[in-house]
Amino acid sequence: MAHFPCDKIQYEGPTSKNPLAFKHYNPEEQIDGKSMKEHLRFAAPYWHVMRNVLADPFGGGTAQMPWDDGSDSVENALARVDVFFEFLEKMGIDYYCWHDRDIAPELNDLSASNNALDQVVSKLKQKQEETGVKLLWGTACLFAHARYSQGAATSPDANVYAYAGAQVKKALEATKELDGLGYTFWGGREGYSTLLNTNMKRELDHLAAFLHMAVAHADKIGFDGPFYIEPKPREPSTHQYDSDSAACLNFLREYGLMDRFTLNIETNHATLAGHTMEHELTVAANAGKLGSIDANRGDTLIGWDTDQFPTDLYLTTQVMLVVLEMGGFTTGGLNFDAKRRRESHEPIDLIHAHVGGMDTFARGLKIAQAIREDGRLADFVQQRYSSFDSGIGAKVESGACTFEDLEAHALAKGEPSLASGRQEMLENLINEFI
Ligand code: XUL
Ligand code: CO
Repeated sequence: MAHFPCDKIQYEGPTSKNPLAFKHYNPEEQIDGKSMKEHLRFAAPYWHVMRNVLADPFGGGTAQMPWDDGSDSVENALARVDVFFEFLEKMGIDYYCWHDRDIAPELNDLSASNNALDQVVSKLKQKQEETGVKLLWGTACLFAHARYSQGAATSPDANVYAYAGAQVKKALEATKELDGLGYTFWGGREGYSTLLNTNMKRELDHLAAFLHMAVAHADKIGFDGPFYIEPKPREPSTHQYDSDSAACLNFLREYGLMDRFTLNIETNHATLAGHTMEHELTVAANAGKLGSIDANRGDTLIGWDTDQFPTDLYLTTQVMLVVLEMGGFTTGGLNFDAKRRRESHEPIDLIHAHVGGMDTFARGLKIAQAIREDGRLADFVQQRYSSFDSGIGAKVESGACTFEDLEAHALAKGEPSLASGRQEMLENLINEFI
């Protein structure tokens, strides 16, 4: 039985008026020697597609999920898997992501929950084999249950810490079983509500020990994919330790975790941190640590994580400029960590939402590629720094320069004549391509 009242979404080109068709995402179309599908590596999140009931702080869920009996039974969890794979197939999405507790219920004790997870994982494995769909990353939900209200790997309670470790151990094993390409840590409760009751140093030490144990266990079970840290400054905590790309990189360096970890950057988290997505991606990419992307967007008027679908061409163009510049994804991809608005409660709205996100990223890819081919933007930036290509600038970059050299140069040259940054001209140039 079909749960989404549509056929597989097809590419119909920019002149199509069919809302259930791609106008720009043409999976096999070659862009600079690679298909669009290989460039974009779209993934769907199990938590939003299958489990998000579309509640908000003022009202309960509105989402129609006629396939879901609302129970915590394993049967219900198994039935959802079929619906999810129908969705992936209709969208032509090749990757997905999950939290352990999205795919299987949390039951009365850990071993019952583990057993439920095993049953769902074996069904997911079978569906992956049938369809060729791959797991982009797995993760453990260490933020929803009341035991984690004061943190998981940063809980003040060692018993909670141990429970979290046991949960990650199992989630990692499930990820390995499903040939997952990566494993994500998003620390929703890994932070504090007030510093009055918090020993920040001990919490950070504990978090680092936890991540080292995860690496050790991955090595033990032969999971060799990367671990991703997903930065977010707040919500639900007042402050989360993984607040932005720079904070995460510093943490990873300080605790000797750089080898195995990279970052999974999410748009709405970047804006909550007071940065643009472009900034967060650039900081990560400069460190060689841009692993994967949670593709969504926030709302300029609402100060929380609205997880909207990315339909802004400037945003997707900026994202794809950074992704193309770093040479594309390796293990990562574009995971739509996005949900429909509460008003869009019908199953078909899930399809509309992903059609829009995929088409907007396809256009972002084409625009970014055209900007790169054109070359004027890159030439401008290169020219802007050209005084560092020779003479005193080259000496600075070689590391051989001293303050005496700078002083001698400044005395000889006199007042510098600075060139314009041409921001408006460059904004106009980008608009030529959008
Ligand atoms: C929360 C968020 C999570 C992570 C996975 O804001 O983005 O869904 O992506 O835990
Ligand atoms: Co996310």
